[in-house]
Amino acid sequence: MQVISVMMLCAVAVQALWPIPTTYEAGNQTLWIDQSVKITYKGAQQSTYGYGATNNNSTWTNKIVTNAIERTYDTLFNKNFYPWKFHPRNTNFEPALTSSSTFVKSITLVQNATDPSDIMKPSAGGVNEAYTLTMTSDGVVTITAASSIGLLHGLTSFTQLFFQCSSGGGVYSPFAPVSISDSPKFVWRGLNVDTSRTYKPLSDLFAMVDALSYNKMNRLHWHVTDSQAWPLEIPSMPELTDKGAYISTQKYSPSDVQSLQEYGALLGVEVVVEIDNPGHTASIAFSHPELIAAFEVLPNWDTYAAEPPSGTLKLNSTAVYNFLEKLFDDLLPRLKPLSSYFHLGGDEVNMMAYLLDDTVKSNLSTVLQPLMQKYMDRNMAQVESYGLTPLVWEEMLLDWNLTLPSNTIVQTWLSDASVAETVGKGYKALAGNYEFWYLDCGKGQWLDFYQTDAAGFWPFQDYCAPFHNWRLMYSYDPLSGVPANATHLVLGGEAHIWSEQTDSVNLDQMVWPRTCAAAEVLWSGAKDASGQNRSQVTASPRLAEMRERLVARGIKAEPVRMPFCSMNGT
Ligand code: CP6
Repeated sequence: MQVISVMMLCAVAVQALWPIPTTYEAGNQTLWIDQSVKITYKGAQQSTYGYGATNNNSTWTNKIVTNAIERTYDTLFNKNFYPWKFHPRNTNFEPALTSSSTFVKSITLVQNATDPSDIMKPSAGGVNEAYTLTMTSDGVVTITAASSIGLLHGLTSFTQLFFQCSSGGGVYSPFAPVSISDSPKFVWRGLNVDTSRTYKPLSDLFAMVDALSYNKMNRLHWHVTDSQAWPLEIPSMPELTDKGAYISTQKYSPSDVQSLQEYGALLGVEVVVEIDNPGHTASIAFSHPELIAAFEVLPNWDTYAAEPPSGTLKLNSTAVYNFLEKLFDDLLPRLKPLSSYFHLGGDEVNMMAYLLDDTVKSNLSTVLQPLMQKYMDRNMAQVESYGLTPLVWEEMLLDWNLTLPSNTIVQTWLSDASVAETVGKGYKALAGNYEFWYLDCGKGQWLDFYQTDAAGFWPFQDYCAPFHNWRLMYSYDPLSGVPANATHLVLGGEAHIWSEQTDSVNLDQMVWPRTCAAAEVLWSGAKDASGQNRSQVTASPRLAEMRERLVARGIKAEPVRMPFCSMNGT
């Protein structure tokens, strides 16, 4: 019996790191940690921090590091930490805290290079996120990285080595000695959140950034506007939200935007704002009806758009050009201090809409294509004039055959072939095939959304449940179908939470822990060291623990499985 319980202990001593590090060696000796442990930062200058670390140096580097230290203490000691229930049932599994127990003695953060000056807006590939972590069995911890963000990731991993006793009697790691060397597979590891179809309070977006960072994700793509509502305040055009927000309380002010960017910057998550256009803009018609063509709710919206209400910015209109110039001149300089990117949208533009556009009156691609080129050239020039890198959805390149600035990042969503085609044309690509990484969709179900019943009502409810599960998301490889000589052009990818049916009430449950699957693919790669797809069987218990850690951090992530499964040794 003794032998069996020891074996069970080994089997359930899940190495809870998520995403899985590049290399990881661990032992089976127990180390305890308590609040008296000091964390020393050897960066440009040496500082030693204790519990309740405060930041008295205003450089971004110091803000990032002290925030990461504070968060480490908070995670280990302040929260309802570790899921004791994942130990075997009815066994005395927990190490005993005695007077001879060994504690973590010191935690030293070594930053062996200086942060780039734009560490608060980590442009693709510009920040080295790698780190190494060692923890000796006598309690000496060293985390080494070239950047403050690397140290942040190292501290995140560190917290994932520890558990709290069920009695509340202490925090321990059963894994000493530990040696980790870790770096990301992809530089762009994102989540796209839609705040038009339903509003998300700023506190939801802060929590989302927190959870992204805990998964070592580094981009929050903010699809802030769309056809249904315009929640983004533009001070020089107050009418946009006055008329276009659902209600006056569901708006984002300039200081909301800035504070989300700042919170993200501290946690290594860059906020990338998208103003989708020229399609997906019907909400502008509430304040500027003269700029929008084919605005239609019933009965023919589906002739002109993928989703009601239809409506697109006119394609050949000086008034539209002036509007866009004023809009972006207001927004872009405010984003620039904390962003490297701006997303210009460009998805799902239905050519039929331009039959109803009095500046065009045609649906012929021979007429529309040059007009779209001119339209996007203007947008691109303005984005580049602010020194921002533009993104567009794949349709602008692959359907409309536009010529884009060579540094444009093209966000694909329709297929694996889209990724291959985009990089085949020499552009940088983001992956995120909707059949895998759309959190709001299920395979083969989403077409229901377009069906109208006999009475002409839209059956919007349940349009695509049941949703893709984490295992399907985990099986997706951003590089699938991409030739080896072009994989460097695939910057990474994003999971997407389109929000027709997701608001504050179910946001956490819709996003977590399924987005963890995307996080691990993007950080660790879809394939293991032997080139095989990563095992979902071994990922499952690790993900179950990660879910508990997210819950402990205040994220209402759904369960992966019953405690029963973990208690019985798998
Ligand atoms: N909204 C916007 C959407 C979608 C896209 N863009 C979407 C399309 C198909 C599915 C789910 C979402 N709701 N602006 C596509 C990029 Cl299945």
